[in-house]
Amino acid sequence: MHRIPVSDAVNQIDQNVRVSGYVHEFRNLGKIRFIILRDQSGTIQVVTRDKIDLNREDVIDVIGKVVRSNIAKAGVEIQAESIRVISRVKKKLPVDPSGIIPSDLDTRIKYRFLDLRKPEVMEIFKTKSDLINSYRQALLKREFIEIHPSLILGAASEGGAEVFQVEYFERKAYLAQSPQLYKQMVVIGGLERVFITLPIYRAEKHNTIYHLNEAMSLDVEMAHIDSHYDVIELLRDVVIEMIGNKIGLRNINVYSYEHVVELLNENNMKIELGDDFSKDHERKIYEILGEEMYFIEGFPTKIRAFYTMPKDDMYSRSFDLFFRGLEIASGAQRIHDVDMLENALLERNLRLEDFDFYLEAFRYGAPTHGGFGMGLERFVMQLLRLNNIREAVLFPRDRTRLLP
Ligand code: AMO
Repeated sequence: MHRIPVSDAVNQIDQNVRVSGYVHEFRNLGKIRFIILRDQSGTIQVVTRDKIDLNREDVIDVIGKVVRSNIAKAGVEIQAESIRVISRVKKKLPVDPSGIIPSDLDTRIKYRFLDLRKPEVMEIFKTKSDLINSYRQALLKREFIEIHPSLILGAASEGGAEVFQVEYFERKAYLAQSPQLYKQMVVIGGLERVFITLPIYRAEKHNTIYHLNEAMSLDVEMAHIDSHYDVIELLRDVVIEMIGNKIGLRNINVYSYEHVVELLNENNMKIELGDDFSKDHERKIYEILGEEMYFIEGFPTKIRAFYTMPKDDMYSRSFDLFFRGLEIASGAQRIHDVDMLENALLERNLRLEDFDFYLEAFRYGAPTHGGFGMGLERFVMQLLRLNNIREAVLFPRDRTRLLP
């Protein structure tokens, strides 16, 4: 007989079914024993006259008849014909899968395989799966194609020190901080609309509730744009398709960096034109605007990556997307002129020879282009109002954690 989920079994009155899962509760009333059996889909009561002895979280396989019951929660129970013990719990449970006894995050992550047995924890990863799939759908529908650039690179993609070095035979290589340079080269190659769903690696030393050392990045790059507003519009539509119905989001406003700096100063938060926002600034902006999601565009060129297209002497064609006060995505129109790009590298004291493989792509005709990168875990964290980004990762990689 094929095993079915307990959520299906509850509808099979008078049928014989086979279900498998964990012992959620076990009560021995002498002649009769009650088991609450739990699988991913839910719980069901099983009754048996067998002299079986079970403990919480033992795994069992049950064959029996579904009958109506006045005492069972779902109004039905399974009268067991046979119960096979697949595996018994051998140690004291370090995390309570029923969630009644809370555990701290460190313990939960160490015993993720037990933590995951809680429905609300499973729900986080279902949401994460839903988000990435709706992202994919939204882009496929708009004729983007998914690409898979390498994550092992010969040069750091975003510049800076936050890069993991790896041994690559006799040479040094780096884990990709972003697929940035590669998505640009692909678009220059003529694949005009691409997206990526791959991890990024950042050797950020600080331990915060919104930084990971390995995060999933949802990237886009598109050719033949007029400005960063084309990218903003796409990201706005994609995000509204992803979660608009969930949180009642119909539009996302765009504010300029200059305007936001003015608002901050009016609200007694000192900031100079040209400075990047601190975490305190970002919190204040959320408080002032009072909107769930907003774009801020036109950041000073000097605080953005070298490939960002300038607007004028001071500002750039760049933007960030904020969700409940936290930056969840960043993007821009890119420089497509190779001389300008070389100058931008030199201005940041980066060496042209390190980027020659990339600069070369701009010497054979490059369309205008732009795109964004969006952090999937930050998105999940803000959507579900999680306290720590690590909750949105099965096995997070942070400053101290490499196992499990
Ligand atoms: P940026 O560095 O802003 O932009 O990253 C884009 C988005 O990725 C997420 N993110 C992170 N999430 C968790 N932990 C981290 N350490 C981390 N680092 C980044 C954030 C962030 O908004 N190449 C550009 C994107 C582009 O212009 O296309 C880039 O990487 O949600």
